[in-house]
Amino acid sequence: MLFKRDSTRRRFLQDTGLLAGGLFTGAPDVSRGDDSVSMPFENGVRPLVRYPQKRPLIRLTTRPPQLETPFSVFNEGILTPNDAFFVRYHLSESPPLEVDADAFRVNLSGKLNRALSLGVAELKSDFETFEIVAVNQCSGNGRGLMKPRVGGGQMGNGAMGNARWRGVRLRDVLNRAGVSAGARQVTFNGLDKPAIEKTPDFVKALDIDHALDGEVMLAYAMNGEDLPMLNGYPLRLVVPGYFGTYWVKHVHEITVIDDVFKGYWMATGYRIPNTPGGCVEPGTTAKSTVPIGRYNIRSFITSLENGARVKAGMMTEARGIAFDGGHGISEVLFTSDGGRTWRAARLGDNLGKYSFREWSFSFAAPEIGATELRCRATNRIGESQPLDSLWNPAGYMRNVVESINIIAV
Ligand SMILES: Nc1nc2c(c(=O)[nH]1)N[C@H]1C(S)=C(S)[C@@H](COP(=O)(O)O)O[C@H]1N2
Ligand SMILES: [Mo]
Repeated sequence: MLFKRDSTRRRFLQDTGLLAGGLFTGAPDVSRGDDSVSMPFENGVRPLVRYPQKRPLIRLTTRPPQLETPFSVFNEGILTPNDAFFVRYHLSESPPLEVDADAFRVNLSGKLNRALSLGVAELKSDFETFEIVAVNQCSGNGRGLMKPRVGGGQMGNGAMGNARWRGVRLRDVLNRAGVSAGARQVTFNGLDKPAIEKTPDFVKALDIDHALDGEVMLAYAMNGEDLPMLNGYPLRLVVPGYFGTYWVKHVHEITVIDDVFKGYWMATGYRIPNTPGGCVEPGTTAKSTVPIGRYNIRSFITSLENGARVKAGMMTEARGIAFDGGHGISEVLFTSDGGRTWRAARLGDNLGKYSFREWSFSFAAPEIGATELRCRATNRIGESQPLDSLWNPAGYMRNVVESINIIAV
């Protein structure tokens, strides 16, 4: 059974209407038997499974639930709907079995003038509301496409999403408690727990200056609604521009420390080679590593799938998204002749420097046969995407110029 049913749990389910439709009554419903998708790599067949508050998503693992967003969702709009937003957990006892929204507290302690314990209602009433549109992307997004292949969750490019997050600035909360001199880092722990003692609990850390930057936030809502259970209900950390690993869900313990946190998920996991771009020669290991940080610049075509058929010689609109870790997109180039000529696409509305940015370009489809389309983004400090894949042993930070083939008929 995915979710234990006890009275606390039941109350939460009733409050949020989740019992309707029987979605929590047992194992997730593998909807109508044989729905599956085939990702473009070996062993890439995945079931499409419906979880509570979610539409059918691409399932990578059951325990813990890891769900990928079908790529066509990114063509529906610049914000990723909550019911299509990807899900990533590390510990098998996830999501946490008991979340009582009324009793929930986030507790702040450590190098502070006074400890604080706050409920979501107090966060809403006692602090200024803060909103930001930002991309949450898993470090391993696109890992399944890495060549040579690497171990870890074999995902396509659907382990990302863009949402409007609402909550309060972490800075305001920390300042209410008063940060002591000598504070160096802040650690974040969620309600999910390891099944056995040997597994390290999922705890992440940010440097104190980062935690106080006025953008890192405690979010209780996304896209105008409470967070879905699987995306961190009732409260999660949002770290704009940074990979999803820092965006701790169901966050309930925040501790200010005067040291550098040595927990597994900082000191061993989620590290990248200490090299430009975080990459090494394929097949080699890094001499030294650092914790992964901001995501790098990426862009995608969303309006056409690989293998799509288009009308020969007709004007066809290509559309897509581009984003980077916070400098902002300045240009997206598009090619419909396999890279011989690149032309500037039209950029859509700017929802902020951490958001997906829409782009579009109309091109004449070829008279006959297959042709390769690509897009390539540049940000305001001149960073762009590599034409050849960079590589590291964990399969993190993929940002190569992706290409798709369309067929004119
Ligand atoms: N409590 C908790 N928070 C977590 C994780 C986790 O395992 N437990 N995984 C992190 C990772 S690696 C990612 S990529 C994001 C994914 O966020 P999402 O599941 O809302 O899409 O959650 C982060 N926060
Ligand atoms: Mo992740």
